[in-house]
Amino acid sequence: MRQSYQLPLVGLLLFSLIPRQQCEICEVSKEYYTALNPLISTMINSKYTKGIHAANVLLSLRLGGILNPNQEQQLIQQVDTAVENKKPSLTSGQLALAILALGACKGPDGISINYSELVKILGNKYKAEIKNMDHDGNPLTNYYQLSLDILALCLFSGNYSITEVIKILDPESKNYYFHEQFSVDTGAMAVLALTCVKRSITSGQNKIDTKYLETIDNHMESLIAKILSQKKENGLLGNIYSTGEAMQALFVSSDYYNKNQWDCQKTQAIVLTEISQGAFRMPTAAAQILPALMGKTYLDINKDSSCVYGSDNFNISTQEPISVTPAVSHSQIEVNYSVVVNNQIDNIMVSVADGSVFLDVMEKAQKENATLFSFTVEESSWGPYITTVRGIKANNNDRTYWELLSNGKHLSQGVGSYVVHAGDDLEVRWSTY
Ligand code: CBY
Repeated sequence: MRQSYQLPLVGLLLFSLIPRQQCEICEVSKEYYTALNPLISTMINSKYTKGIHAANVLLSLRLGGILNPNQEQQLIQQVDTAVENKKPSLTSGQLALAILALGACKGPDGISINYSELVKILGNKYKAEIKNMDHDGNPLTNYYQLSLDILALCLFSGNYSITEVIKILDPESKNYYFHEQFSVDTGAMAVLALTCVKRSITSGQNKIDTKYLETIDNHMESLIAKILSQKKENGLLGNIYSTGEAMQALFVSSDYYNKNQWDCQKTQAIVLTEISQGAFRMPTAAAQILPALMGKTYLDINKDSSCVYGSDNFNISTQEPISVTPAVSHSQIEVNYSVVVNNQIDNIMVSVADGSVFLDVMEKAQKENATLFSFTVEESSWGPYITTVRGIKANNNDRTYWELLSNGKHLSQGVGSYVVHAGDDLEVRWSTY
């Protein structure tokens, strides 16, 4: 008799002991998909000069099942050619992203991609990153890219050591921080990488590896707490550009926080408002937010599952292309521009057309005084990135860079996107992160 009512209890206990791998996903419902159209047209109409910068866009559009096979083929070709031509000069994270994009799903036969060769090269680039950490603990690039590397190596059966991953992705590492501020983008990517490693251990053949699970759990719990500590009153996680990847991290790790700690609907609502206000005009920004809004994560990447095409919910062909740059008017505005190196400040008042971006101001200043205001840029997937000012070069090994500020505040956009206002006090400052 006693046994019969104990049985359900035992069952309940056993059930609670089964390791859960819950996913708590909130996605935009299909009736509201039109709100996502600006993102999709931005991505489809984007003309990246360097093919490798299209990898993020390809990955995002494939995860969303948005392209038709023809559009997909064109983008694949672009990324594939860039990888083939540039293999040695790509950073580890660029190659990882290309592998994730090319192998996001199984397409109809066409270009055959030699994953195993690319994954092997990625393994070497990842090793070089770790080797560089012997000097002061700085990788060649950064932890965001290292996490992308681990994610790609994990999803595409590459070589990596679990003990090393645990050591590198320790939440206490300085590499999660810029200016003592936790980087939500970086933390989110690390959570996705750790989730993949955890899943591969639990589903894997090598039972010895299960001893690492506890440490991975601890890392994830701590990283999730750090991400949630950056939750803003309006629902953003970090800032508008880190929110998409943070949502993905929270989707796959609902075991590590309580339901009342995050209101996904609230986060989604602010993102949808920001889309309508044009915050995602950069194709990479659009690419990084879209998967989460469609309930997808980078862990849905599976080179053996068939791709989905041309979701009926999107009417791609009739989409209005949204203007990429805000209208520049004929009226002029005045701004103050300074270059700050240690305690030396050189400044100049410049006049630019209303609607100009930070880069226009820098160009104007350079034209007026090339000795003080010369600079160089490099094209990144987020637009132009300032590499040198007056010949002084940013250097990852000593964690230096040219920081952008407006009225003393750190900017959350790059020189090609930040639209300046009359009277702005703009600054590029030689900084250590
Ligand atoms: N991608 C990467 O390697 C970049 C990773 C990333 C964490 C990235 C943000 C996050 C993302 N989602 O892509 C990142 N930035 C890093 C690592 C860095 C550092 C780069 C050097 C290194 N160690 O590799 C560094 C130097 C700290 C950095 N970012 C600088 C800057 C400033 C650039 C100024 C310049 N010299 O041109 C700037 C403009 C901040 C400032 N005020 O100076 C900056 N970053 C910004 C604003 C951003 C956001 C871009 C948002 C936008 N709309 O343009 C960002 C999304 C991103 C790109 N940086 Co960094 C972060 C955010 O605000 N959420 C992998 C590769 C394969 O693509």
